[in-house]
Amino acid sequence: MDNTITFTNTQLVTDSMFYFCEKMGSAHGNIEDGVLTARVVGEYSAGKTRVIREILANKIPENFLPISSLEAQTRLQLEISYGQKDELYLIEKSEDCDEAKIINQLTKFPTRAEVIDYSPEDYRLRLLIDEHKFILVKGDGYTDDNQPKKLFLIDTPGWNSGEDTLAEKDAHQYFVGEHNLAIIYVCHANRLDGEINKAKLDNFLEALGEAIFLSGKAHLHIVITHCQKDSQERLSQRMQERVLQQWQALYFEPDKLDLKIKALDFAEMSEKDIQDFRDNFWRDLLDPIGTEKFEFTQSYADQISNWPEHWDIRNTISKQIENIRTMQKVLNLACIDGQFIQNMNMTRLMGLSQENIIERLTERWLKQIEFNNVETLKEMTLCHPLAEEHPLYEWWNKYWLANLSIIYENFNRYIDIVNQTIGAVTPKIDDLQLYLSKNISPEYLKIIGKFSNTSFDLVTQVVEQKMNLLSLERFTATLLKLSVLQSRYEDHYQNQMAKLG
Ligand SMILES: Nc1nc2c(ncn2[C@@H]2O[C@H](COP(=O)(O)OP(=O)(O)OP(=O)(O)O)[C@@H](O)[C@H]2O)c(=O)[nH]1
Ligand SMILES: [Mg+2]
Repeated sequence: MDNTITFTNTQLVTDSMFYFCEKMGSAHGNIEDGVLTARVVGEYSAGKTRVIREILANKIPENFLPISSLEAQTRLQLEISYGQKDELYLIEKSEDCDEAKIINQLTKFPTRAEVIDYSPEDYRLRLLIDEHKFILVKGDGYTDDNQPKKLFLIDTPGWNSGEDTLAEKDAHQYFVGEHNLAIIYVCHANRLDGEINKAKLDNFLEALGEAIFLSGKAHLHIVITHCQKDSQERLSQRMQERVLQQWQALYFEPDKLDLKIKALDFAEMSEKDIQDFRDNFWRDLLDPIGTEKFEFTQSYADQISNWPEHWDIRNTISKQIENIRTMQKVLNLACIDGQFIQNMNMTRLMGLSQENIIERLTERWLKQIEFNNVETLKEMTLCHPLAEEHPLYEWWNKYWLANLSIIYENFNRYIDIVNQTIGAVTPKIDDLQLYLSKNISPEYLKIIGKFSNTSFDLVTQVVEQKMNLLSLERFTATLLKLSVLQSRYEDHYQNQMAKLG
């Protein structure tokens, strides 16, 4: 005797669980781009790229390290953000909010000469690295949902090199983003007092005061490079006074500026000094949006509790179960005292045209099952699809809707059979009740068998009676567990029945 049990139902549920796990796990690999940017700006060779290299030490693979050198170097804006894998692209993108169009994937950071044919106004480089600091756990503060979003740190070409038109443009246009987290202004200690730098700073502050910042306050971080220890305090002080003075001369309110100044000389710093600079830099930068660390090991429960509202399946499920109860009630009322249309007989239909007979009988039938029309009956069996990105997508289709559709099909069959039977009534029929019973009864008995005493019906009863106060993560966990139990039970039951023949 063959004792092999086939676990068809269980297999479907298990497969859909794998899909669920995959989606949950990869939810963070697919973190969306946010709109928030932090731009690093300043004169050519001031040390902008160097600052970026220092704050991302060891995070950027050697071949992708942005070039920092003594000549005017950076030509295209470089957007840096999070990626599961380290990747570098040449992209077409003019404004921060434009969609990025990938032109090329690069294997090595290009020199200035290699990208000289690409206009800095339309092209950028995009470097994605596995650095979680770029993941804003609670979103970028602008996009509606509170899903994690990517922050972009942007290195820009320096002004004053005489080589880049982009960098000579007005600060309003190019050096302040559309949605700013902060602007990092880098200047060389020896060139602090240069006329162009002074004028640029004024131009900046004006742009800064008018730009959109997350907290309604302009966050300006100034880094004075090439500044030896003995001058650090003096130059920081001077810079602070100059900025505040100019800020007020522009009639901006002092409390609308959050200013942080750091004077340093990378060449003189110990590894520990640089580590401190790095830690402080990230803390200050992320301060307005929250420094909460992004953890990949976020539990399923945490992930589910952060799902967008429209992913919550509880209401849909409770509506569906409510409809099943209504269908059961309809089926209970469908046959009263063995009669499918109670107290009707041919005598009461005498003299009516066929059309009127049908109308009359339909009316009486609907009255018996306590419904107004056939359309609302059918509406109860509408399916509710889930978005493909939903981790429960497979489970929903292969388990939940699959089981519901058995119920729905049977219910619709009942309606169709009654409709057809009524539609075929002619004045020639002698015994109406006998006719109805002969045509409806056999199918009806089969149909009601699909509604009660099934293991799926038990699942719906548990949901209905025990689960209505559960949080979404508990609800989801319980429902998945129930589906495993029910599908295993169903497989065993079906095997047992097959054995009994
Ligand atoms: N000694 C010393 N060198 C520095 C310091 N900061 C930057 N540099 C060096 O100065 C040179 C210019 O720095 P970059 O980072 O290329 O300057 P940049 O602002 O990105 O320049 P562009 O891309 O041309 O606009 C590089 O050789 C840096 O290593 C510093 O604090 N001290
Ligand atoms: Mg540079």
